[in-house]
Amino acid sequence: QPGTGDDEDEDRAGMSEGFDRLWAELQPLGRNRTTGGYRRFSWGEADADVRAWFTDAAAARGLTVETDRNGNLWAWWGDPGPDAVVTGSHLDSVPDGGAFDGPLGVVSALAAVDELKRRGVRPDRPFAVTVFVEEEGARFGVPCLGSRLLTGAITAERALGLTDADGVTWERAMEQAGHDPARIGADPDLLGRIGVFIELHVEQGTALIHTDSAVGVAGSVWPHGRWRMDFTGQGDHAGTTRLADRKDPMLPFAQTVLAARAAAKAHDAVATIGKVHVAPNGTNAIPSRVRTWLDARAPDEATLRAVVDHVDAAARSAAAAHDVFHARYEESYTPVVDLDAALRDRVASVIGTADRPVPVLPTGAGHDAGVLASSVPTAMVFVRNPTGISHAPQEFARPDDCHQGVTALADVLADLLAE
Ligand code: HGY
Ligand code: MN
Ligand code: MN
Ligand code: MN
Repeated sequence: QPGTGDDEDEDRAGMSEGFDRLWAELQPLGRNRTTGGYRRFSWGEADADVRAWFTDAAAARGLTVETDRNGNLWAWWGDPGPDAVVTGSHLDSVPDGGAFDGPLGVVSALAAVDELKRRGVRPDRPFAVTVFVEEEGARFGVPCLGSRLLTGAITAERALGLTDADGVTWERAMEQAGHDPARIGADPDLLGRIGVFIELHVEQGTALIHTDSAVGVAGSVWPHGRWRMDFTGQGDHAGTTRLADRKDPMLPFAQTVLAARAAAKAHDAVATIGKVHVAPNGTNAIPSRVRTWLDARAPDEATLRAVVDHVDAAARSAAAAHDVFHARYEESYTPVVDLDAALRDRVASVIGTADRPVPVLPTGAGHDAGVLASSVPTAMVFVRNPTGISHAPQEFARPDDCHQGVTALADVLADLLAE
């Protein structure tokens, strides 16, 4: 406890209190009191609140906050410059998402700044904490949109035209939030300033529980993608239309859901159909169109393609059998990412010890770190999640594990900043 005279304990208590205070400030923003989940969609009201929270918290630490042309936030310690050490994550969520996916990386980064200052670290190279926009793609459909724009992995015109469920474009939503979309797109100058990127993230799985380690390091990011499928039939009356006369898109949709599970099982991969729009969505109306999205992921790209082709073939034959039109659109695709091995080993050697090496884990979850890895050396630090659940309100990380995550991140940053 503070005041025991043992500096180490006092420092640890100080860092923990700092993290806990930041966490308590952020927690209520965008939280659904009924479900305990979060709805922090880019450019929406809760997004404005969390961006304001971040800007205030960063400024309170003497960091200079900039918003880049794509809406990503950068909090610089000292002058922005080349070869910067950058750490951060995202603050947006999936619908009814958990509290930790994204925010844990951002809060830990700010708490790590406090810890570095407490240790008397004065960066020898530029340093920034960053918050990427639209990492989940929950509102506009393409994940990691902010980091893909920064690196040029997506074109400005494609991004500007992306629409949400109400038909609001990225461009319009950005303007409504008070940001100018005129210059969105690749930003080679800014990207060129990043020397190394470290993202701390809650684990989205249970591997660390089995290893009994509070933190882990990412080895690779599975290839993954999102494919939209439209089944277009003929709307009609639920009561007066004979079965033989129906062109009901709900049937091939249902068969495709089952085919996705079968394909994933057959290929040792994962496939999810979690979002569906039925038009006109009436109890007594045979649907005219069913629009759905396939999220598929696999250990390697050939397997991923095989899963998607399997699902596509099943969708086509089911659509034909019901005289329904089927179309498929690839909305996003992320190739396999083997994170920088030298940086991974360096991070693991800073965090782990000879007799307690830090676990190195593959991840099926996509991250901005995975997008940036195509341009800069990138590493990820995971913090144990006792439920293993993510993208749902039950997502969790224990306070003491979070504190260990901050210490690990501060150790890694101190090592990189001393270069
Ligand atoms: O979907 C993902 O893998 C990440 O959480 N955006
Ligand atoms: Mn996520
Ligand atoms: Mn995330
Ligand atoms: Mn009627």
